[in-house]
Amino acid sequence: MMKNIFLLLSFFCITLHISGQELIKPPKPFGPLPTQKQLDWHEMEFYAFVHFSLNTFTNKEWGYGDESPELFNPTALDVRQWARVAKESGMKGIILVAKHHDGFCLWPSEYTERSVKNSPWKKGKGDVVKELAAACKEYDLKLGLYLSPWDRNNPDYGKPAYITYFRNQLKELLTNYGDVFEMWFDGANGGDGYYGGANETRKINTLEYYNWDETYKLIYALAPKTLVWGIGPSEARWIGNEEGRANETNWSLLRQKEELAGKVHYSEFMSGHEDGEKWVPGEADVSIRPGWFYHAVEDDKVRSLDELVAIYYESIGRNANLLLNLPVDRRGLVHENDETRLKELVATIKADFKTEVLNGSKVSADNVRGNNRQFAAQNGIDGDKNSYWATDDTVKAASILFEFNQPTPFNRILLQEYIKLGQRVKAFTIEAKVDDQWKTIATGTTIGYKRILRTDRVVASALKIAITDSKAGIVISNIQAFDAPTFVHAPEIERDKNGEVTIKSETGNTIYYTVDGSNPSVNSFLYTEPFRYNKAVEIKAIAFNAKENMSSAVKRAKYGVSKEKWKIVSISSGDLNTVNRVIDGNPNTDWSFGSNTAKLPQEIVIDMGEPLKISGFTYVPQQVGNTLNLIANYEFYTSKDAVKWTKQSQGEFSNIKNNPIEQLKIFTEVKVRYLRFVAKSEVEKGQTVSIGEINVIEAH
Ligand code: FUL
Repeated sequence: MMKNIFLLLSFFCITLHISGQELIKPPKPFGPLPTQKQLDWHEMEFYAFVHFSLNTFTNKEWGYGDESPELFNPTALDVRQWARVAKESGMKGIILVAKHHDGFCLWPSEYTERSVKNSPWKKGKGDVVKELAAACKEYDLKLGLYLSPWDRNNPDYGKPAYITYFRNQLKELLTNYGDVFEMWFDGANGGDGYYGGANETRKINTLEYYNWDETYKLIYALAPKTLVWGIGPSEARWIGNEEGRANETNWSLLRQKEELAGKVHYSEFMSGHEDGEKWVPGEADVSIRPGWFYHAVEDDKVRSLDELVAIYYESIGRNANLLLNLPVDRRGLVHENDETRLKELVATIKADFKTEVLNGSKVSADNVRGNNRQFAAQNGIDGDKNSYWATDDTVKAASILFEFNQPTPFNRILLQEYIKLGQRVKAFTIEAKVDDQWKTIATGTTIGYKRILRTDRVVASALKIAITDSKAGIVISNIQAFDAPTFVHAPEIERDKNGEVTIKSETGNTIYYTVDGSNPSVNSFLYTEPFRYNKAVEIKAIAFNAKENMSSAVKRAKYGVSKEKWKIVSISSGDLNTVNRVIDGNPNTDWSFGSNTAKLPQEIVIDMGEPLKISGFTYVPQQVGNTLNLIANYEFYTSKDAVKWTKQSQGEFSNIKNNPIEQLKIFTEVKVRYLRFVAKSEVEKGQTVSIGEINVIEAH
């Protein structure tokens, strides 16, 4: 009996104890929340984009819609190679452009003849989407698809019949190829095109024409697991640029109602909206080369390791997913140069996150929700994504402290909120205790799903993360710190109009360079001051960190003869005093034609000072500023004497609005002295248009 009473008593005690703990409820969700689909999507973090279509064979970024499907003829198409490259790069999926703006379909759609079925590839029996779906399965990757709403080929584009066609194609893609993790709807909509031979401009109202509400309903009925990206009431948003970069402050929230009413400028997508009413997280898309489609001239323009590492930290490290485009080439393969660069990126990222230092530290917090171990600071480093450190509901500023047994080096800090309960943190600081002194090594704003900060390496006895402002009680699921290897940034090379070359690197590093095309080493020329080199040249340079005995990657810059002898002969409007900016060798200084009163077309005539053999030109659009004044259509003429002119090239600068990079136009080699560049139309009506730089492609 005694024994039983004792048992009974202890039972009561245990019950009381447990229920005492149970009284502390987990924090209530705060604000807009992610759906399970969105939570799974956040965890994908990094995946590939593939642009591969008729444009690959016509060397264009945007096809007009009149290109023959017979041009699609890859010689060695191997989607398993794409999947292998993606998998080896740590990517979780591949989004394939199934139909781009020119309307050509990579699957044999039953609703059009404009597809692989009328191409020589596999004698018209092939299906790229089907092959890729199988390869993704084999490599345990998820498949996503891009179906361009804008179709420059379809005769019905702009009319109701096209919407039926578009939805029929969506049905095909979402029902015939297994699960599709993301459906990508691009924002480029309407404009000039072939349209079944009409060759005209068709304007549509994006917000109304597609009736997105209905289209989304259809998608969710067919494929509830598919996350819809881009235009319409989407579940993830564009990051507002095609450079793969989010803002440091990046909310996964958006005032989508306002956006759907056309009242949000896309530049706001880089940060989202703190007061957004819906969870619409950012996805940063960028190509590994300047263009989205493959162009052989870009084989040596694959983004540098420096750039790609920066993109990684400014997308994934800033609460956005990273969608990195691999332009598949005419063989049907990811090019060797792209694969090599990807391997370098993966090796760098792996090394950066190899040495974690908080695991094993003594961790405490100055506030823990209800003083309950269920919400203890320890949860931030236990490797369990479902446990978290939380504060009391009223506590919107608190810090978490990590103490080390011995001074410990680190230079990366990774933070994650438990976003299932909403995104809360608005501001934080990171402090390190070095030689017994606390010093702030970084400050930040939002965290969200993931925030990674790069700092200078400190050797500290303790680390403190102080959340200084939060919308509600703090809920952090993961905190890590790493000691990443030193990364020596490649130097920057510039050459001005007169051929003066300046090379810059981080302070403390020395620079070595070559001018004969060979790869530089510490035995090459040592750079001490700007030097003149006005002939055609490829300059290659490295930065060298003597303390760590490490070199940067090689930076390359290719130049033709310098523009020393170039002069502006005439301009149809605009300021004569500053017009030299167009030929000053610096793409970041721009010049504009006269505004308002001066209507397009406008033109500029340049004298190169001597006859040169050229086979193309480039137009660098305005690079600096919030609203860029961009040229949409152009004409380019050359002359030997400035009297008789020959038109060498005309057309559009495709996709310049979203991706304002240097625009290259090639023509048959000519020996000429004068250039005439005509701006025919602008991207945004009613503004002036600007030019950052005009260059020529010299023939050899
Ligand atoms: C843009 C398109 O116009 C480009 O051609 C490319 O597909 C890119 C990803 O989106 O808006």
